[in-house]
Amino acid sequence: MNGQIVKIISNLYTVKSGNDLIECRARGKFRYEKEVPLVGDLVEIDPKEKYILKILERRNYLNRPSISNVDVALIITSIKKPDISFNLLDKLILVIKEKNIEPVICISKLDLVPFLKRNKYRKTLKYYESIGIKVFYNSNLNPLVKYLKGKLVVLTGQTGAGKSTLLNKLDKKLNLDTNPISEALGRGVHTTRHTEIHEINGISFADTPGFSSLDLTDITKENIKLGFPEFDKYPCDFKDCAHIDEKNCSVKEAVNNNKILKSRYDSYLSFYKEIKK
Ligand SMILES: Nc1nc2c(ncn2[C@@H]2O[C@H](COP(=O)(O)OP(=O)(O)OP(=O)(O)O)[C@@H](O)[C@H]2O)c(=O)[nH]1
Ligand SMILES: [Mg+2]
Ligand SMILES: [Zn+2]
Repeated sequence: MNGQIVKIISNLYTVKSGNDLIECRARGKFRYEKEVPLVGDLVEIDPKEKYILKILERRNYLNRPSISNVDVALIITSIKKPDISFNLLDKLILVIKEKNIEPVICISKLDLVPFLKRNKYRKTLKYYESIGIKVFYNSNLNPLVKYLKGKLVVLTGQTGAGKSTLLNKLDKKLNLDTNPISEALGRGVHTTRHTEIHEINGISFADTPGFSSLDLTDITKENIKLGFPEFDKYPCDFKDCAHIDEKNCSVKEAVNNNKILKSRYDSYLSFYKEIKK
């Protein structure tokens, strides 16, 4: 019998098969083979003994949050509480694209910014759209729902950004736990503790625990460019240009001419330094 893991709590795996939810354990062999079942995994189970027998081949996976077979990673990005970090946003885009998953941005808490200041953020976010990343706002959910129809969508982003709140808005019966951010720490309080897939309006949404920082596992000097597709529009003199101290660097020129967003280039520099360490 086949199904999909929709929830993992310690060593209990909830597998959805048709309309049934079956709570399974994983066989000891997974432990020895270091094959860890993930939410999103398509699995073969023994429904009588309630064991996972086999994990079917993954289409893709993410380490953090750990999940497999996803179509879209929806990056919930709050403007305030916690404050937006374009560095973190760019990092998420890079890590997600490297895993062959589509990053999509959903902005929350724009309501916490005075009306006149909102356009400044909208303008910066238009730049992301210009490089092929869809941007939605949690104040207008219809276009988002339309775009995500039929997909497996993992919500990711900082703790307190509003991931669970978004799902509660889409499904009034869901009642996921949410909490205000800590005023003392200026960040969320890690309300969601496990990854779980919820079916809402023909979309499979995986709510996940948020984080406050993220590292660049699996990113190298070779694949870092996957996160910065706009740099390709500016070919440099030197074919393997790293766009750092090289002369005649078209990318740096494009930054100086405001063709490439300065904060994007700054993110690139900081990631490049981080992986060199
Ligand atoms: N003003 C405002 N508050 C929001 C918005 N979205 C979420 N919140 C609030 O932000 C707080 C944190 O929301 P959560 O949904 O718990 O955040 P989360 O991303 O699930 O956090 P973790 O589970 O810790 O990863 C809650 O108090 C929400 O009511 C928004 O668009 N505007
Ligand atoms: Mg949550
Ligand atoms: Zn260059």
